[in-house]
Amino acid sequence: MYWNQEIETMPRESIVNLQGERLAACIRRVYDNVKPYREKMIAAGVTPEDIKTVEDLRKLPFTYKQDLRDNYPFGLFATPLDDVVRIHASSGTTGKQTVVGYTQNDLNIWDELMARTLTAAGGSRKSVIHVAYGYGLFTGGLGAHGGAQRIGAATVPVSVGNTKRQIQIMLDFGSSLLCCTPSYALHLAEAIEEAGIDKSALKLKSGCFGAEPWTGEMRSEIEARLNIKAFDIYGLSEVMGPGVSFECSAQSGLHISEDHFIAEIINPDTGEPLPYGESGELVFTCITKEALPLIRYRTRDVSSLIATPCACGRTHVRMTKPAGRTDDMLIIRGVNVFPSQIESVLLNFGDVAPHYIIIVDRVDNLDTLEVQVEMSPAFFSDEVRKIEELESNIRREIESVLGLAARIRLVEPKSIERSEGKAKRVIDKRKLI
Ligand code: DLL
Repeated sequence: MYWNQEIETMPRESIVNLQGERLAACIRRVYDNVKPYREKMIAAGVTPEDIKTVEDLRKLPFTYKQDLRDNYPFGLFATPLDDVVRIHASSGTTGKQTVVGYTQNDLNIWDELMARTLTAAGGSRKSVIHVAYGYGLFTGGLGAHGGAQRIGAATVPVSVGNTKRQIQIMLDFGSSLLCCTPSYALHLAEAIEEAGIDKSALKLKSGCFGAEPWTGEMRSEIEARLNIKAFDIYGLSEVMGPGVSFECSAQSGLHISEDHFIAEIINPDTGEPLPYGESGELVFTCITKEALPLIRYRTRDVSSLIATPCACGRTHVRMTKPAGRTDDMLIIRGVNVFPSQIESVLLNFGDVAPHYIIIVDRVDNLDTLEVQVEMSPAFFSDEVRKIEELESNIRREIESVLGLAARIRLVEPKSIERSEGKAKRVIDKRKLI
């Protein structure tokens, strides 16, 4: 099912032409209205007249999170504040928060893109959409909310927390489509099982899960335990919020709404654009945003682009599930590791639960890796021998997949803290040294 068939299945040539036109107009606007951009373009020796097609994009300088910080709070806005009707912000772990703004037209487009996302995940005016992303400065809650209302679904703005009440609402209101982080979806599944609720009493059919990396193994776990189809949804506040890209029924990559964004993959070290299929850093250019049109924004997310036709009939390019952020990539004894690779290994062992933390430290100048993972309640045992055997099997598998020795500690069910929003899975003690 499409929300906007004409646009979502547009021939590629028409998409590229439309992108070129919109890009040229956007660069003109940015040049005229945003001083820091004008200065950057002048320094790079580019004028708005040089930008006519998508190919010209690479002449333009990149924008970094630091640019938003340097121009805090509204210095990169391309419209006066009078035209801004909504402001969001992302806290970030370090430094100043990143502030983003929307005009009414920006919000209309955001709703449209979230409407595409939710429709692709089976949502319609018949759905009861349970929005358990946080409402507030975080874009998750209000972003999903706008799209849910746009498609005419009964929208339930539950926000995060109070898991018992969430489950009661699901049962009483007949929630059919769940929006939350994948880690919270699992937490909900666990709480439903613990409360002994008969799952056939739930009307849930699908979910749109994102805001943090999650693996295919995690998807299978969520699908089995909630008896739903789980769709990936990606986005970032700087570019818009949730709905920059979304999965369709084919579930093989996330379609990027290319009528509003141009995506590139670059080599993060050299800045060189990479061809379709190669993995690198995702870079987005917003071509229709009025309040905050970021140009060649370095997301730090690692992915690749797929341009081959999709079974669902959509023509917009797909990105592969983001493996993580370049700044989340751990370098342990010289080996590059994404937490998601560890998650994949763990979840292939039936006897552990999908709750884990990764602890990296440095002892006597040597990096150490410890993975703590919960035993599944069924496996949970006092038999030391059984536990040691499973620990060494996991250790062997991590070593063969990642080429890294790790200490594995099986911990009791429910001993690792559950998350309601973005899960924190890595403790890197080396950063404190
Ligand atoms: O997380 C927007 C969002 C809300 C997306 C709800 C999806 C659902 P930020 O807080 O600005 O915005 O964080 C953006 O989260 O650069 C990625 O690193 C990560 N991220 C978001 N979606 C995914 C995903 C929202 N599906 C940052 N898979 C991004 C992996 C994701 N990482």
